[in-house]
This record gives sequence, C-alpha cells and structure tokens, in this order.
Amino acid sequence: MTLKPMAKAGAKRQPTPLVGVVMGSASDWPVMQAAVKLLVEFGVAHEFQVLSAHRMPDEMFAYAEGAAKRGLAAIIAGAGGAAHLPGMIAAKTIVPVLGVPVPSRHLAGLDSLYSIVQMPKGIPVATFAIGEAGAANAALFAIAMLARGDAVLARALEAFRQRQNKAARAMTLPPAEPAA
Ligand code: RP5
Repeated sequence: MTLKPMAKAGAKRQPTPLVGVVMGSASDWPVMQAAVKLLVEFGVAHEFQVLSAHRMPDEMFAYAEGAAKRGLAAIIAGAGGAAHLPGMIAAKTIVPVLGVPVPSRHLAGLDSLYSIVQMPKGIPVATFAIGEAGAANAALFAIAMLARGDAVLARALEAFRQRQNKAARAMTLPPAEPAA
C-alpha cells in the first residue's frame, strides 16, 4: 500500500531523498501529510510511503537497513496504537528516527506516545507531540538538522520563524466579557 509510487522505470529522475516519511497505515496519512507539506514547502527532497511494522516487517527492516546507503539523513516514522514502527526502524539503522504518535481510536494517541517515547537506553527515537503538530514539528526538526549544513535552508527556516513571530505579534484579543 504505497501512497506515492516510487519512480517508475523511464520516469523523470527524482532528486535523492534526504528525508523518508513512513507510516503504519494509509489511515495515518491525514496526520502525517503535515510533515510532507512542510518538506515540500522547504524544497527538501523526500519520499513517503506506508510501512507497517506488524503487517510489513520484512519490508520495514529492508527499508531501515538500506536507509543510510540510500542517503537518507532522517526518517520520520508515524504510527498509532502499538506504535512499534519508529523504534524498530531505529533498531536497524543509525539514521536519526523522528517518531510521530498518531491519534488512536480508543486511547486518543496516548498508547502511541508511550509506545514511541519509552525506548530502551541505547536506541533513541526523537519523539514528537501526538498528531498533526507532532508531524509538522518532526519535519521542522529534520529541516533544522539539514540546515546545519545548508545555508539556503537555514535562511528559509529563519524566515519561517520570522513569519510566525509576525503573526503572533499581530494577534489581538477581544475585550473581556463582563463578570456575571
Ligand atoms: C497502526 O495501526 C497504524 O499506524 C495506524 O495508526 C493503526 C490503525 O491502522 P489501520 O487499521 O487504520 O490500518 O499500525
């Protein structure tokens, strides 16, 4: 279940992806696309696909094992419930893994958060907030890592922060309601 087909034979050559975005199910896409949107906005070469720890274990290990060789600088992995995808990818690669807990139906993503954040010492996963904010921040974090060696990207990230600052400073509040 690939969301975006990988380059087909004869297709226009894509730049080598620097950031891989993977998720346990197509049902994670509404959340995880927040990461992809930012990578697109910043012009960071990336790829994205479904990669389920439980339903595609062999493919997951192959992806993790090939990540460094393919030039990935970071992997953003989102999953919900028993969210083993980020941790198991991290177990098989030294490429930094950024974990995004996807909200789950019964426990609102707390299960996803605990599954991702409670890694044993020695195999880290950088864990972000539950949901869309976490997916967006994972992308911004990957961009910040890449920006250390890319002046153009660093300037774009500074400008992004400036726009946020400007928007926050322009915020106004309505008058307080009279006490009852
Ligand atoms: C996890 O199970 C996925 O990451 C998803 O968040 C959750 C539910 O998957 P579906 O049943 O919607 O495919 O592995």
